[in-house]
Amino acid sequence: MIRTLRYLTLAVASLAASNAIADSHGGAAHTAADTIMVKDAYVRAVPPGQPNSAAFMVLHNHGGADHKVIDAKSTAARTVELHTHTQKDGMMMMRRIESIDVKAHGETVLKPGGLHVMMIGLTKPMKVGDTVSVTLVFDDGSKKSIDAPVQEVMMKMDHKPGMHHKMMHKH
Ligand SMILES: [Cu+2]
Repeated sequence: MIRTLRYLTLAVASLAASNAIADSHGGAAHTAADTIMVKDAYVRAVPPGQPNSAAFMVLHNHGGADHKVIDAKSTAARTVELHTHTQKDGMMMMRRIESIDVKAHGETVLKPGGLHVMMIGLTKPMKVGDTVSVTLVFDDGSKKSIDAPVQEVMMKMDHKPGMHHKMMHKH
């Protein structure tokens, strides 16, 4: 028992070691994929012919180590990138980022108007009711695949509660 505990402590102490041990012991050590839970994932439904979409989700890190999402993949798009939005002169601009932080015991929310997994060059239509598989790649090399339902996304307009008629098709 003592021996096992020491073994685990060592595994957590080094990410590289953690990976190696996870591979040879069927996930006994804690990789990012083991400790990061994905909740409420969905992909934006887009009209036929629209080339791009995006995936959103909540990432919850149950572990004691900071992690990052460094890449994402999906067969539903030719190119998949990590993106965020920044406000510039009152305009929402979207830009590619290297990684998305998921702090130890923290939560990172990917949502319309903020962080998102950008899907460029859709290989199939994104219609409500479909499911899209998205694979997240973490900084320690571990991966997690999720099945995200396709949903209609309405931009929330917090400052103008009455404006339901205006839908934004861009994110
Ligand atoms: Cu984007």
